[in-house]
Amino acid sequence: MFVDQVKIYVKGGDGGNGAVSFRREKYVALGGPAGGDGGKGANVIFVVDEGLRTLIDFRYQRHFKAKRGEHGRTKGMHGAGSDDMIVRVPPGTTVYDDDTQEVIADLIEHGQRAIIAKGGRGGRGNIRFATSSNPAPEIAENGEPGQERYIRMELKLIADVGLVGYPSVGKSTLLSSVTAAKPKIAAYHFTTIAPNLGVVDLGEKSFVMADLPGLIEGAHEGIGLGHQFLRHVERTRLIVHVIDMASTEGRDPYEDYLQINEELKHYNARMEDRPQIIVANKMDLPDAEVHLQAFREKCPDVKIYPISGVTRQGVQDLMYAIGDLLETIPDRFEVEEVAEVEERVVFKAEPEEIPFVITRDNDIFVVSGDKLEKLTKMTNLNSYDSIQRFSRLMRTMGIDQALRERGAKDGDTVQIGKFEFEFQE
Ligand SMILES: Nc1nc2c(ncn2[C@@H]2O[C@H](COP(=O)(O)OP(=O)(O)OP(=O)(O)O)[C@@H](O)[C@H]2O)c(=O)[nH]1
Ligand SMILES: [Mg+2]
Repeated sequence: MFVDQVKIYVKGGDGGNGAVSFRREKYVALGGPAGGDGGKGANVIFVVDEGLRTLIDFRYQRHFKAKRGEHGRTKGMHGAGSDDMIVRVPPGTTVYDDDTQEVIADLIEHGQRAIIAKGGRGGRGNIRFATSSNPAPEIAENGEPGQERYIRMELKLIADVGLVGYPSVGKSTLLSSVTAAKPKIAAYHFTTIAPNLGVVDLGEKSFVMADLPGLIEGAHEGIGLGHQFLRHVERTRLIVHVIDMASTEGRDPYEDYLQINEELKHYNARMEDRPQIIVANKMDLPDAEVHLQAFREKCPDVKIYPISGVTRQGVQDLMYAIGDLLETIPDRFEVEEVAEVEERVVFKAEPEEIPFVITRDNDIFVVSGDKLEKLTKMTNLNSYDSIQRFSRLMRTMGIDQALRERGAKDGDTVQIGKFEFEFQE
């Protein structure tokens, strides 16, 4: 099965920074702390939209960054949280973390949603840090950084449109002229032995088109490549019936047309009602126009799209006609296909945060770890009170003790993220 695949970057919004401020009221010499909390950063949320069929939009936009929260303000006012960033994805999209290859979400049903990158919480303002021993702290946290990661999205494509016709009428040529698919093309029968799929991008909308192995008389009984591929045709919403109007191999185009429809009907009576578009191909060749006239006289009520897959004459109009027609055809086969998707992991626990790891870079002790690095980002290292708090937290996390065990002495340099500290007993 053909799989559409993209790699993108997502980042939740950072939380807003908490504020440091103090009340200034008439007659109150030294007011208490009044810095509000920062607002919550927005999540990046994926939502299934049944109107989408491919991941093609993600080829153009590969970065999704949600908005950060507002900073806290004076007079105890909190910063506003930001609205989540909603990204629409087609049903059947599986989202993987590109580093760990773990499934983050399996998005199947319309309206189903999953948080793909969490926004950070707002930093606390200095009101929150007042204690009896320090009633007027100059401490405020920076906002928590939003979660960021590279993700891979996969979608098993289901063809909307099937190209059907005799061998060598130009089905693969047509597919290759309107999609990025690169099917084998050659002047002998059964060049295509398995369906090729491609995405036709019409800007506003897109659809998936499959090029199928050629059908011949008796296909419904298993002659030629027969049955197995008729099954694929059965699943497509629209049949595009390609006819060699130049009669390159000497067959009568009208007879071809009847024969193929006969095969489809014999295979499954319902196929007769399947919407069909008739394409007269190879119109660049000398006799094509004469054959087309004759064909039209035999079935005056049938709309025919004359094209050339080689010169691309008429091809664009045909694609727009297909796009328009698809909008009027219900998704009959989706339910059946979705049932084939086995795993349905919807939510997954957050990866566990490693508290910290100490490594040595010559004389420097390097302390790293998600939780710790987050903490440094949330600390305002220009404020004395904040640094005091930070070192207290390092002690509670057991970092001091661990450094000591690794041999750190008074005055040694300790590096955390971008910052360097001096180890003090
Ligand atoms: N002149 C001309 N030749 C074409 C056109 N379309 C296809 N051909 C030629 O017809 C031959 C068969 O083309 P394919 O695209 O492989 O035909 P197909 O229908 O996919 O054939 P199978 O896979 O065998 O069923 C190739 O030699 C193509 O170059 C066209 O519009 N004009
Ligand atoms: Mg082919």
